[in-house]
Amino acid sequence: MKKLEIARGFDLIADLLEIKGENPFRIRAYRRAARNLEALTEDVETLAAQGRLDEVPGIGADLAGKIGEYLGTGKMEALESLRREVPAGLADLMGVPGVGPKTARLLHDRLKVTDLGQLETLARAGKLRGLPGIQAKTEQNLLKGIALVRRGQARMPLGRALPLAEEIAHALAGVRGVKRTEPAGSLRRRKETVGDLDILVASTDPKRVMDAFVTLPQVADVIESGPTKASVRHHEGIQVDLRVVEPATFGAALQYFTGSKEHNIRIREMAVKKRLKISEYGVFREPGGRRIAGATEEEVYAAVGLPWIPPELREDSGEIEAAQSRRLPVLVELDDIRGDLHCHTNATDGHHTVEALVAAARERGYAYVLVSDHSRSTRVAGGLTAEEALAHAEKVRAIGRKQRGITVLASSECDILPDGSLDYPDDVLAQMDLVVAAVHSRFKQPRAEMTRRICRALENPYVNILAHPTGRLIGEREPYDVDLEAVFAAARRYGKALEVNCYPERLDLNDVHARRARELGVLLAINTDTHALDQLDTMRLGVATARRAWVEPAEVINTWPLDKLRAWARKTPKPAARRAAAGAALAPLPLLDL
Ligand code: DGT
Ligand code: CA
Ligand code: CA
Repeated sequence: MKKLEIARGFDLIADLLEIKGENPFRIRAYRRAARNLEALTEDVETLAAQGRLDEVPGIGADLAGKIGEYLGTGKMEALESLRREVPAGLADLMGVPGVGPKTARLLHDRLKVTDLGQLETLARAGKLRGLPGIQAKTEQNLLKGIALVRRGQARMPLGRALPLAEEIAHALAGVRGVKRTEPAGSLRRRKETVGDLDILVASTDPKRVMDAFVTLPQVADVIESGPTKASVRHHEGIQVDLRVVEPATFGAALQYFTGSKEHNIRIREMAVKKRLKISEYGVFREPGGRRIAGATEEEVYAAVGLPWIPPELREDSGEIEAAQSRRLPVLVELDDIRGDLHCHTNATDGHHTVEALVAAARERGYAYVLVSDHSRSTRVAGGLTAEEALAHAEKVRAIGRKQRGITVLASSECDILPDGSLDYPDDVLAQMDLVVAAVHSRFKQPRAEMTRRICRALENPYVNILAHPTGRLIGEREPYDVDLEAVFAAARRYGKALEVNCYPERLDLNDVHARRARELGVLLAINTDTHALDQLDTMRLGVATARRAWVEPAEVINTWPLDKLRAWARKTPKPAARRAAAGAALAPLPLLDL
């Protein structure tokens, strides 16, 4: 993911130039290049090697040179020299909601603030008020913002951590003597954020693995290193812990280092009752300590009389009891997904054409893909008017008719307006194959209003899927204040699906909420909300979140064959039935025969 590292470097350059008050055109050029790099579908190293970087929009000779420099040396002198001029901590300040470059410079010039910690201390002490535009309330908001940034920094989102860990595991898999490599810890359990990367290797030659590990190009510095374990800091900031074990103990070590700690404690207690001892080195019979298992995880679980438990469930939240009674769920898998029901194109804020999206969806083996561009109220994303949306739907269908093996569905990601009405009239929505609805404005509405707003949208007979139901952005924005139990009840009542949005910063619904929703019988849709084609691959993050929520394939509408999906989409009650349902607020929930 070199392109993302370079994009972040360009963004940081832009931040620092902004703080310096430099030429806005230069700043915009860096930002534009960063966005285009993120959207890049080809490998940036390949493009550089072939001298084709200038084909990327917004990248001329100058920026191509900087990319080449970074790929060669891991650094960009332009960035390093800016860092010498402007404390880089000031760029962190701009990560706090409400702090722009002018405020950052003001804080630095007037109060000598150079990092988040100092800003926090001053805000706590009430020493910011009085600066232009800062009141007591602003200080409170800044403190909330700082807390959000902190949480985001302390733990890395899964979507960023996963490729970093896989890159390292891949590099180590090539070292002589290595039999297996596997990311463990919270990463293997697919928690939405991870504290560090834990990597486990089985090898007959640990020293060779250690030497390779501490000299990987990704390593910024070595924290500690011994004969079979080491900890380093990754260039991207996160700590990486490596353990090397003998192949015969790999299963026991993997079970131990996957955790969670709470899950492991329960498993070890069960072992003690059977006069066994489980450690990272194996399963041992007590007394005497003869090893009876350890090569595979299955052996470890079998030793305490349990079937293997999928890592995503290992949180001591009921999985051990379910395993004991042989009622573990059969979890949804990436291969079960037959299509993506939330994708953008360049008709609004996507980076690709409808044709390119369809081709990419087909490459993923999908049977269907849904084009859902923004509606008019999402102006920043170039939302479509009703007329434009209908014309776009026609175009999408015309493109779809030329395809073989994949069905292209025409739709909209239609805004839910503050009063709960939809951004398009019903007769427009009626012409969409399936409607995705979402909140994109007025996030600060009071709880009762927001709850009424969303429930009213779910009641609309043409709405099928509620996208990113809580609006949270990990490390950036809290979920809006909404009574989710009421939303789940409305979704169940009207037979609507709630989205598990795969965006790495969203994962919304999250694991806990999705689990509660499915317990209440609510359907889910796992969608990528793709704006750039490689985001189609974030599907695995949403699937992982659903697995952590104990979700089985039948509960996910985009595992269904197309005809079942279409029948469900049509099943929603028509307006007359809808009035009746609203009148009978406490009537039994309509049964869905799925
Ligand atoms: P993180 O890194 O905060 O996202 O969470 P984990 O679960 O990856 O935690 P980490 O990296 O401290 O440890 C990795 C695994 O090692 C953990 O999931 C279970 C195991 N482990 C660590 N410390 C203990 C312990 O004191 N007791 C037991 N039973 N297992 C432990
Ligand atoms: Ca960890
Ligand atoms: Ca660790």
